[in-house]
Amino acid sequence: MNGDQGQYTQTRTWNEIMSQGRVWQSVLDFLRGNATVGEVLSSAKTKRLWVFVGCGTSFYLAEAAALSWTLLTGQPARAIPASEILLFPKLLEAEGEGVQAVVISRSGRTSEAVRAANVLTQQLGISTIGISCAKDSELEQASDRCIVLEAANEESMVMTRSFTSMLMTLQVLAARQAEAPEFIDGLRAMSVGVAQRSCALADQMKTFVAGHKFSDYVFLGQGPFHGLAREAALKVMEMSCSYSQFFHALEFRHGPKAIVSPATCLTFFLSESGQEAEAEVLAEMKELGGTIVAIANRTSADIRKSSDLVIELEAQGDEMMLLVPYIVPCQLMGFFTGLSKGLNPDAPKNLSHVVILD
Ligand code: F1P
Repeated sequence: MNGDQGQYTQTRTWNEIMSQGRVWQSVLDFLRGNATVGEVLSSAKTKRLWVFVGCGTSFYLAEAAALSWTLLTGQPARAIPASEILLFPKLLEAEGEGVQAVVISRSGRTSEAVRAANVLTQQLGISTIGISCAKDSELEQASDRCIVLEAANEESMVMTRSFTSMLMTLQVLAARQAEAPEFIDGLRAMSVGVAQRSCALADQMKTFVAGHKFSDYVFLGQGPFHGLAREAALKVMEMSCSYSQFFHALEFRHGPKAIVSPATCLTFFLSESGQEAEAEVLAEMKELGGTIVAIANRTSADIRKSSDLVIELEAQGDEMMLLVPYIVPCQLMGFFTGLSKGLNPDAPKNLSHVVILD
């Protein structure tokens, strides 16, 4: 394919990105009738702390899931890379039986994730749920229970719909735990909306990428949106081999803003609760000469005036519902930027589908 833009719709990566709205609806149907979800929640009733674990994209998912968990259920939660459990098991030892662990892995075969699940269950005696997209995996064997989203599995190396679908699944668990069925109804309505809008969104991002040449990329988000900023930076790195960073939006003033120029693409994941403060940073970075992408549910006239590209979701309900759809424009940004550099999205440089260690 070699970056021939006319051929990109033939790539697996494109098809997986564009399938998301539809796949999310299948995932919601699957979860509604899934006995494991009920078992997981009733067995975890006495747990004080939820710990979400993963590697790479699955770790950034863990971060977004942990903060979503606390904001939706009010319960303490944290995220930790699988490697930390292997190198510093004492970090969790003190928590003991009060912990409910969730190990996330698309493939269910990543060595660090599988080994972490074994350490959690066997060495630390911590109850562990696996979340994966592949059936009959090593993760499934290593965990006490496993939720497998086959509809979201991928052939691509770069994780797109697996990220969004596994995040949505953990949000559904949180909503069930919080007895908030309206949140799950909102996710369904959002999924239908994204399925309808995905071609228009892709055209918008394709035009933006074609009209700019950037030296580096910055992704900014606060609270649960920070995990998205990390994942977006990874998507642009993986798919386009570009230099890409992430920060909490208000942290960007404290030093990192030194890099801002018109060749810096700054993407803001605007929250609803913190939008006023985040929008002030956005306007400041525009004044410093940066090129601004604003991803929001709804924006103000001021945000629109300071932004070079505005993507508005216009979803109804809790702002946690924005997490899953917010990442899609950045998956497309990575995809089109890679194509513009002549890269093949299905064969990203130096990457493999799974990281398996000896
Ligand atoms: C995680 C992961 C991806 C990365 C690469 C290799 O895999 O590290 O984040 O993009 O493709 O795998 P998994 O544990 O979720 O299968």
